Amino acid sequence: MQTAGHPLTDTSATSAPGTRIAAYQLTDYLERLGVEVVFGLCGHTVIGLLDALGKSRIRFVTTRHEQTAAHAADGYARATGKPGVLMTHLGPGLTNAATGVANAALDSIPMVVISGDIQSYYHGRHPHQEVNLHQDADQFQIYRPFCKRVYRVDRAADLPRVMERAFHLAQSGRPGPVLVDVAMDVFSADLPVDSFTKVPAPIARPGLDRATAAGIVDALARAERPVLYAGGGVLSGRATAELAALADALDVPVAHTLMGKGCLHEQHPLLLGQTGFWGTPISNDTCRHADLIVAIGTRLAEANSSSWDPRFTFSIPPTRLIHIDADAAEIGRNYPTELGVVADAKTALAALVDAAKGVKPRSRGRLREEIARGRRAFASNWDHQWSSDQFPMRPERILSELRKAVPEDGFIVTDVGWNKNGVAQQFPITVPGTFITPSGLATMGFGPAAVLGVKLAHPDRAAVALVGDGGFSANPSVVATAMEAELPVIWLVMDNMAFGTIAGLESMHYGWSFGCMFERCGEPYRVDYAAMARSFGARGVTIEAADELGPALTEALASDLPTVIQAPMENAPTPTPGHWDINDVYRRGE
Ligand SMILES: Cc1ncc(C[n+]2csc(CCOP(=O)(O)OP(=O)(O)O)c2C)c(N)n1
Repeated sequence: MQTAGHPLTDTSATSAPGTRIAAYQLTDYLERLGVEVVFGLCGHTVIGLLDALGKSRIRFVTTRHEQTAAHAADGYARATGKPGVLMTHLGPGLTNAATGVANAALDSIPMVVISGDIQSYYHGRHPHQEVNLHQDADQFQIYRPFCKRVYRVDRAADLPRVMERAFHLAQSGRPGPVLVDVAMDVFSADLPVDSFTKVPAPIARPGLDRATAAGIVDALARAERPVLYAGGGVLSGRATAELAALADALDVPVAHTLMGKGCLHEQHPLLLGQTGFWGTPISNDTCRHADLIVAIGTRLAEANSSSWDPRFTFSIPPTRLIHIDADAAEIGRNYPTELGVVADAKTALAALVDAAKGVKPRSRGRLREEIARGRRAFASNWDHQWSSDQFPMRPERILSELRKAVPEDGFIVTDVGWNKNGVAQQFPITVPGTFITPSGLATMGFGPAAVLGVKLAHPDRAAVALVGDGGFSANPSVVATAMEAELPVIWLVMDNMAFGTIAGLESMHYGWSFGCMFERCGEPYRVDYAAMARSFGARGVTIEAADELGPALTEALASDLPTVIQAPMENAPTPTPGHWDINDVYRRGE
């Protein structure tokens, strides 16, 4: 039987003189780029790459579902600032990972996805597991709407160039995922030794020229009611110190988006809080009455802008808007903009701080007292719940126990639901970057998986996924991955036996929560997630009284095993001081 000699590769063990198998050169290259870990799941198209990974210094974290791997790579990227690297099989592997990659894309997270594809020489013959119903060899296009670029590599000689482009593009400008889809025989092909010579160029981030910086500072200093509005770009650009320095220098209050949470220390007297539907009244009101807003690293998204309705968060005009963002396409999208600046948040803010030296701002009157009063007034609606003994627990009590137990530099990774909205609105964050959340795509299932990548990036710091029972049970195989990868993370499951946020919305508009509750034979259906965790060999703790949660968290943080803590919780809605247009859409008939 003939076993060797198909068109691209010679399957004999030895490479021709002066050549080396592409997959080995690829993993050497990834090492050179500083890649420490690849997340992924195997398939027949990628075992050539797996063999090389296994012989490299790079860690491979195998998951039980590609979406988990994608979210874990995303979490790793958020916690390090480096690109996450994901490996998937073709067909179902690629499609399973799509949600996770799209989630990273919508939050501007750098990621390189390497997928195996069919043998290059079977192009057009529709081999096993290829998606090809409308065009031959087309499956990499599935990623096109959310990747910065999708590459298909059919010739081994192209692989070095494409890999360099992928890492360059993923990290430059507005970061995001890039797909490199590799015909499986390319991994096995011989390439001349040292084929991977070129590394991505260091990029000087675009900044502000002096005259523009001076103009913006002058406008801020003269404005009567200015606001600095910080988005995720301030956090990902590691620009929080510059933001605080600018706010202090010109005495300007700071509001932020969901992904901007943590941009200023919780106790900072100029911190207003989050804007929008789940924002705070003082933040929404101050923004709405501002005469000038300087927005940095944000796309002024719908949820944070109360569906752009001028009655709730931003009223632009008459408010004047200066918008600084890495992506020109975001400027002027939803609001008339007096000045758009395409720049990196850190360089831009540093230039503004420089320009503000010696500038005396207009007096802001009793601004700091008003902020303190506004924050206190809103908190008084719910802060008594922080000590509530009620059981099933109040969500606020869960937050208070979490804040007390987790060190300030510990990571809180949320999913979607009360966990995300409540933490963004009410939970104090003091160390920038410790709040990690899915914003743009808001994918249920993100938190339980992303925490794995976060913990891997910072093994010495606490990492807790605060998740709903819906989000946790979307893919509980994360517990197996945490066990295998020895990642002692905590999943604190806020268990209300429902897709609670949507159940609440439906109930408010339609008087019932059809299709949103967890039920069996008409009765509430509670899964024993703690027992499930124990069946994986992990720790599982069921909370039976509110005062058990604090000690359970402390024990879990001290343990070297992953822990699921299941906290039965009342399905109480998160307060919504802002507006969401969907509430005007629903119609109830007979
Ligand atoms: C993949 C995905 N499907 C559906 C949704 C819509 N969605 C938003 S919140 C939510 C409920 C989440 O339930 P749970 O995790 O139990 O948290 P809770 O709302 O109860 O706090 C759903 C289904 C989503 N965001 N992502």
